[in-house]
Amino acid sequence: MSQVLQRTATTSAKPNYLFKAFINAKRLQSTLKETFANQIPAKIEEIKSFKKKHGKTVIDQVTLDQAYGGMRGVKSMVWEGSVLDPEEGIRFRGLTIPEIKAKLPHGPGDSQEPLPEGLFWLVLTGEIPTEEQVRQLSADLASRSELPEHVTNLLDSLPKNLHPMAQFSIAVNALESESKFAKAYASGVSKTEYWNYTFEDSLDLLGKLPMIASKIYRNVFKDGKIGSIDLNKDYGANLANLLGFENKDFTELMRLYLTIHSDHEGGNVSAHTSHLVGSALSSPYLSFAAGMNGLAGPLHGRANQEVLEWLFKLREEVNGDYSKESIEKYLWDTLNSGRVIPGYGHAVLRKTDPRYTAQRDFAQRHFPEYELFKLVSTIYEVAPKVLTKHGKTKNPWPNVDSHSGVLLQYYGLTEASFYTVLFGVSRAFGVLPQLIIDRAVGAPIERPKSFSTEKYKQLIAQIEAGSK
Ligand code: HAX
Repeated sequence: MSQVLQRTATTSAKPNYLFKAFINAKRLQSTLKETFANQIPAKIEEIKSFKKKHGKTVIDQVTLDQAYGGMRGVKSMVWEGSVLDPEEGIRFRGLTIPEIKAKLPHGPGDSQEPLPEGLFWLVLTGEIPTEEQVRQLSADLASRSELPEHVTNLLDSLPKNLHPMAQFSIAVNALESESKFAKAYASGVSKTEYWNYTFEDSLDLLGKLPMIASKIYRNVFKDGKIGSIDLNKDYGANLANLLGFENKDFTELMRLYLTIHSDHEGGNVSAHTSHLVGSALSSPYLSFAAGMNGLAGPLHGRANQEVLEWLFKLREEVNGDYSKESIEKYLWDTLNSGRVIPGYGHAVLRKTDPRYTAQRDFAQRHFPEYELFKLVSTIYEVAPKVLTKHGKTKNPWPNVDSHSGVLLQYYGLTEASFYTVLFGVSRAFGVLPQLIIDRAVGAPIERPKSFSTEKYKQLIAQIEAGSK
């Protein structure tokens, strides 16, 4: 079977036929699409009756500070897949990271890491899939991996000095030619069917992202050739292979990495942007690409690249002296020069990010003696105290980006400017489910109200006059 299903990335075989044969031969349990489709009527009814009963209940108040302060903390979005608690961190459909690690299906053999395909299932449906269901989903995604020729050619034509995130966004935008949603919409399909085409586009896109990411990596940093997709392998294993990494612990890292970077509720820049653009009924390709342009910012996903570059400068500057004193001095130098400490702080979290802890656990299990891991651990002891003394940030603790680069460095993926692309691949597992849900429940176009400063002044004057 493996021989039949395995194919190289460049063959012209039609993988969907192979996948259908695979599924028909082996299918025993409902697919993700069937599971989700069955939930839709109840979900629509739940929202309808919830709104009918409580639609006029005031759930938040907005201050002028919040209007000027990036809308921080304003409850005004619906996001089903995950909720972020400032103290506890992320819960995916109610489950913490240790819980999803324990409950989601793992990779084959002695794998200890959850499969991101399982996370996708969980985030979309709220249900934990069986091993068999995840295996089907892995094969389904792998079967959709082939890139259209124009996308491959486009990537090959881009200059190597174009940032990998810009390349990533360009390639995803160029996949718009494949959008089943855009075609269905143009042909006048009914609103009730929108989710169906959004689902297909989302799975097609997820399936193609490892090829896009790997093509960028191999074009920019290696020989341009990529490995092959195997329908019998899981997503993380295929991604590792395409990138050109054979170490099985690196594959384990990919599974963990893709799972924990996927979703962080709806208000962060990449999730919110994808949702906002999607609300105009742009296709999943255009919506996700828009989110990726936000992820590329240094205060968001690109922080993982910034952390590495900052660590390397630190290493150069302290010249082998990893004492707490010399690290503290470097931290102060960064702050005093008016820059942020990359990988520290968060708009919502007020404790160490559990995604940081999950990566720290991985490093402790696999390479506790690695020099860069030890350095990151010492920074973890020093930076929160320095940031607290500095007195600006509301959260002196490390976030997800503080640790991810060091893990990749250990396995030889040393090109830091590529790191945010991996984050981007993972983010698709979190934001695409919400896009599908939005279309299934008929979420409206998003359109908050803005005022000019002049208009806010008038509003404040009216409020003050009213309260006298
Ligand atoms: N180092 C120095 N100063 C920091 C800081 C840090 N790590 N984090 C926050 N501050 C500063 C802010 O710049 C702000 O200063 P000003 O008043 O001069 O503008 C002040 O502390 C208050 O900020 P805050 O309310 O604590 O944080 P915000 O919600 O405004 O910003 C950020 C959250 C994540 C953008 C911020 O903590 C930061 O810039 N961190 C460093 C970059 C980083 O690691 N980003 C990745 C975050 C996680 C993520 O999204 N990953 O994708």
